[in-house]
Amino acid sequence: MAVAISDAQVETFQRDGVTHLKGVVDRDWLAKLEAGVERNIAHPTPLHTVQTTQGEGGFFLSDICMSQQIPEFRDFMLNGPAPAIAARLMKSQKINFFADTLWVKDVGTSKRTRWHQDQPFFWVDGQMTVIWFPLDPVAKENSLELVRGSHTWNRWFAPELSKDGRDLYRTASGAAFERMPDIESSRGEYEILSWAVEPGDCIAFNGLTVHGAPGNQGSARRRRALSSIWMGDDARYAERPSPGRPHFEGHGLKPGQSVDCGYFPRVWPRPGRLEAERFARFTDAGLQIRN
Ligand SMILES: O=C(O)CCC(=O)C(=O)O
Repeated sequence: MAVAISDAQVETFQRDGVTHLKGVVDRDWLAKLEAGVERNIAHPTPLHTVQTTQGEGGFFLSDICMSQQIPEFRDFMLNGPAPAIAARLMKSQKINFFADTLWVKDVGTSKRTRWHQDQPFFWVDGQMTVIWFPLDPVAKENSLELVRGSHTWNRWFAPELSKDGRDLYRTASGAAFERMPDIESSRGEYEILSWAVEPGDCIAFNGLTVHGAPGNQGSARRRRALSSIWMGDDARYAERPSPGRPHFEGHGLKPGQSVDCGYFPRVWPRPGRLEAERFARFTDAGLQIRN
């Protein structure tokens, strides 16, 4: 299924740092992703996190780099609609795959996904786009929330490990990364965008767009979503003050070098045989990720 994205949607994405696209994933892919999610829940990767702590209602599981062990996700990342969407929105000639993440919140989960930017977690500078695919209908009250235009603030916020509050990037050399403001208790000061979504839709956002999400309350169904992270033409390897999440090793890149090096599969334009073979190498190397 070819995805048609209008010039207006591209401009919205570039201006606001986010856009909601309807009906971009067909039924066959959705069935495959559902099978992948169920396999993932039953067998999370070594990098997964149970975000809910004892006594908190519901259950919140997140995972990362699942496509390295879940064939349905790997197929979707290499051959699904996301690379073309990322290329169009970033106005990029080529797209490299970085990683995927999973977000599962059972009914009654009160724990939020904290307000954060994604790109500070990654050792990459330059264009990055995250595409979030809901696999269940999600009401606006439980949907992803994004601060309009925050990708243009020219501010990088230090990631926090969400489970126990330990901070990353708090070494002396990490001074360039600011603490995330308390958006939740001053929501009125920000223009927060969110949409009710259906399976087949996606929300695409810039790697520096500040976002978070409520738990899953007042709903009768589990809320499952898959995110995919893509790098555009000018994406370069960059070192940060602390290990990234995920932290890739074995690529041999030096800061400033293009990420288009074979380690991170080039998925757009569509890969030829060579790139598909390289992905197998990536799979092995990626398993050395440090948690
Ligand atoms: O689905 C969620 O709760 C959060 C998703 C998210 O933060 C992301 O994809 O970066």
